[in-house]
Amino acid sequence: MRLSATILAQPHSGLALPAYDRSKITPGIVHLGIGAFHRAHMAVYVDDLLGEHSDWAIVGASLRRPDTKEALAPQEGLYTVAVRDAAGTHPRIIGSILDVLDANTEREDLLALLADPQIRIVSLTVTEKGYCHDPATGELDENHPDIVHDLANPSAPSSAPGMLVEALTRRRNNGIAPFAVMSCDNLPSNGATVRRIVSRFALLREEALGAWVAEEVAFPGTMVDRIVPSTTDADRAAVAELIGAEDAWPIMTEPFTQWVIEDNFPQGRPPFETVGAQLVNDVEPFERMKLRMLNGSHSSMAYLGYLAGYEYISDVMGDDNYVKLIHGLMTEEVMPTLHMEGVDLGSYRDQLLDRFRNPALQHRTWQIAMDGSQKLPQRLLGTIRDRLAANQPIDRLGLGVAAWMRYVTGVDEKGENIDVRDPLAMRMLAIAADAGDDPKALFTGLVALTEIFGSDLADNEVFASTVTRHLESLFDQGAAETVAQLVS
Ligand code: CS2
Repeated sequence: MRLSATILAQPHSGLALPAYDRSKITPGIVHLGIGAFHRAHMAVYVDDLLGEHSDWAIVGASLRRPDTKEALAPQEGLYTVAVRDAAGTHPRIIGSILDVLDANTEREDLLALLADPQIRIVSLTVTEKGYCHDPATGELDENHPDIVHDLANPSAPSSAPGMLVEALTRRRNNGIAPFAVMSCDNLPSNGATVRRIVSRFALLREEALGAWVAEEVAFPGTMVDRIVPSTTDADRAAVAELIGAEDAWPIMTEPFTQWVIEDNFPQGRPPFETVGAQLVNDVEPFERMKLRMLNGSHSSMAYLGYLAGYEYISDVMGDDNYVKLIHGLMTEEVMPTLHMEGVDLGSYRDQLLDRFRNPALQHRTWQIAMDGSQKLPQRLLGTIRDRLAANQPIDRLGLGVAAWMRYVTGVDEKGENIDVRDPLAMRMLAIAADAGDDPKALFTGLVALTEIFGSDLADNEVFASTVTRHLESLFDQGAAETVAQLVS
């Protein structure tokens, strides 16, 4: 039996329907990129709000694949969020997503909805690469194939910037106030970055449009945090058992959740603060803290852990040397670069280590290792730059970068292939093939990718010598031994 309102309404059902009347809520938010993260994060906050505090529901859209629509449509948009920790798995049914549109086959419906005055917020989780930007500078990549396509076909866009600008244009032409564009992706200064990318795209379409977007559209920044591993068939089976119905795509996550939002919504917003979100004037210190502490540790553990044969982050945390490395990375190298008022960074770090230890979460190192070219700048390289400028050592941060370089060669320590998923994978594999087994040549080849490293790091001697030294050790001794030596 498939998950549905009818199934949940039956007396034997162990689970409750959402506590509000779904027929009385209407969409106020369109979310682009309706993947697992959104369904574990913002959609849950909105679900908490519906009924008593707000009637703003969500219509989701997927820009790339129809799979979320295919999973949720037969379930009337209902799905399970299963919270996992050592104490067990706790399912809950979420009803805040009213519909899902597939941008490829329903583009006009999606554009019409985006242009509708009832939509006052458009939120996004399209992943780092979905912004079609240069990760090192945060500027629109004007040569990106999707951007080239969307500039040539502005009314049939396929990229997120193209979709937003076409919708905003239709609103402008019809005298409808713009929606607020809220990025919920792990980009540095995500509000300002998306403003830059979207206004540039608009300007390339038409100069006056670019100025209007830059002046009239609000781009509130956010810091989002919840760990969400990809769902497996075993998860589907476990959830079916718990809820007594088949859910084609339940979402597995941890108990922790955090959302910090810049309060900049000229057309209004639901009272997110009543359900635990923090509304602030300046979100950037929170974003920087989270990207450098959590995501910087995550990426370091992903590459070093994968190379040592650890499948899950909780396995990595079972190795005391790795725990010492990550503790040291945060305490010695990241925390001194952060300036947070009213946040105890030591407790934040300890809480992160506990979250990484969650034995029930099964978060794959391989999943986090994906798209490193888009992630490294904000997770490790910004911290490295700050430390180099202050003449401070970058031993542990440099090891994370070296492990990424070792990983993108596409061959593991046993000589087996690594499935490297990254928009730059082909170029990186070619660089690795040219470098052969020479770590210096590998460093020189990869550091020349300016969209990742900018143009300053290649010539920095401390950076070059630290990363190359670690890279030599990774090739000679392997990741586990390299980590053991660094922490001893
Ligand atoms: C992870 C993040 O996959 C990754 O790159 O580092 O998705 C991480 O789990 C989230 O940012 C946690 O909020």
